[in-house]
Amino acid sequence: MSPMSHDILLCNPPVGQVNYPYIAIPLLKSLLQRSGYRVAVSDANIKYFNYARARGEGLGKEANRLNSAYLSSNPSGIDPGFTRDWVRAILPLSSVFGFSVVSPQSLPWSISAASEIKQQNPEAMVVLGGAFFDTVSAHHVLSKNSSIDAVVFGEGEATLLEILSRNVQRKHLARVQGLAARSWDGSINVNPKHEFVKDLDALPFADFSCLPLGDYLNWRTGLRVLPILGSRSCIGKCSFCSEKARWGRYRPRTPGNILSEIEYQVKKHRVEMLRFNDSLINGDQARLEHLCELMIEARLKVEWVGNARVSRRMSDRLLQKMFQAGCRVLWFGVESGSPKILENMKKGIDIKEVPEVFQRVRKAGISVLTFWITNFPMEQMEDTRHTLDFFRNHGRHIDFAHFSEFHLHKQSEMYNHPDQFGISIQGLNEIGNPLWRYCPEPFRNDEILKSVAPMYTNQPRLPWDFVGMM
Ligand code: B12
Ligand code: SF4
Repeated sequence: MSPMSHDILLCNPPVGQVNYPYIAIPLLKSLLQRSGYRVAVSDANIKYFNYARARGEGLGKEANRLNSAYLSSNPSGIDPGFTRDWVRAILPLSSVFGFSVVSPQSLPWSISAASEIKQQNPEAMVVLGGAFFDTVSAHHVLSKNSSIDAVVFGEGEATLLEILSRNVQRKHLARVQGLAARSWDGSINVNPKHEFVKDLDALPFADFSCLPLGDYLNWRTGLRVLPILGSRSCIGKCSFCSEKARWGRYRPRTPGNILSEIEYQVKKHRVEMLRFNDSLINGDQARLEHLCELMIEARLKVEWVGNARVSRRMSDRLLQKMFQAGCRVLWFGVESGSPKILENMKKGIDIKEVPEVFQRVRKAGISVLTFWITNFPMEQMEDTRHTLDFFRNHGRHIDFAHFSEFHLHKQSEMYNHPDQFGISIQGLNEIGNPLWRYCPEPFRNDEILKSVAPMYTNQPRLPWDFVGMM
């Protein structure tokens, strides 16, 4: 066991989102603590945001713009002085350091902080984990960075517990499932995935007390928001998405267990708004209805936002209960108005049914926010015309439309069978993400959709807080 004051220090790297906290570290921290480990946490994301803010920018009405600027800033441009000071401050706390890498933006800083840690304490152990990693990127990042000792891919709970229990003898790391690690001869072992947690109810509730909640933008501006996770994975099988590969089969928590966590977080942090980060909250509509009934009975004064799948099976009765239980916003991934593109995406929704569902959601008092994918492979002008027609005819049932350009995700069906989807893969970039190109070239609709489609929606009526809570 380490002579330091903590068995591990977990860190949220910059550049993440600063509207409200991310849930992974609070979840992992409470799990490790329940098993008797002493866990320190450092939110370098918020620390750097405060540091950058102190050097110039203001808050107030500018908050959302500021967050976007922060998100898109160049991560490798993070002041090395900040990193050095941060490492100096955390080094005395532990000899094991875990970074939660959500996306490519937060990887470069995590690597440079790891190398700073190793320079100051060559005996320290650095582990990366998080949504960004799969077996390929885990291997890639390890092989290119000697200051990283191990990379966890997939669900983190069981693997992290094993790492800590075996840390006394590092050579045993090579046998931990869900982990890529260097073995004694310097070669890299990528072990099989760890089994998924069977019963999510058995996990402890996320412990947010380790984060500086008051520093998050929504909290500063008066809205106490926390994320919650009621399920893992999805019932859909969209060809561009990696959720199933990451999380296995759809695993919901029981409504009673979710309610207990909501009551706990509301009491502990006086939370006013919850963001369900599930891939979808209506994967099991009977469970959702039961959860709403429990929330109504408990008379909780909390509102909530979630992602949902367009489904005609969401009855008016269910929607009314959701509103009564505090649901104010639903995000729907529609992605395209073209039946052909939706079929390529294997989205499993009939575009003709979408307006009726949206109308009923809004009638129940819930705002309809939508995700759309632009520049999708095989897109032709005619497909974009379908999407614009959809907005022209039905945009009044939409409160906000968010457009993001197509990205090829590893582990998705499109990555596994590129030739079937109009793309070809050239190799991997420096962080282990695919280098790919369109084949054939699609009709690029990013600009036209972004500039024209929102004109037909109710967008201006939406407060900016909701937009920030994607
Ligand atoms: C909510 C969400 C967001 C919110 C986050 C807001 C918030 N404060 O919570 C917002 C809108 C800001 C967001 C933004 C983005 N997101 Co997002 N997001 C999600 C979503 C839907 C849920 C995240 C979540 O709460 N997951 C639950 C936690 C518990 O899962 P987790 O982080 O993976 O943690 C587990 C393991 O990874 C591991 N683990 C995590 N940290 C660590 C650390 C250590 C040391 C160890 C050992 C293990 C470990 O253990 C955890 C428990 O099992 C996921 C999809 C999903 N279902 O996960 C996408 C997802 C994470 N996002 C994704 C992307 C691409 C993005 C963006 C880049 C989008 C964009 N183009 O701008 C940005 C990046 C933002 C940033 N730089 O941080 C991708 C990442 C894919 C990838 N391979 O990189 C995902 C997986 C969606 C997808 N399938 O495409 N996102
Ligand atoms: S895109 Fe959304 S609905 Fe489709 S599989 Fe992924 S999480 Fe599920």
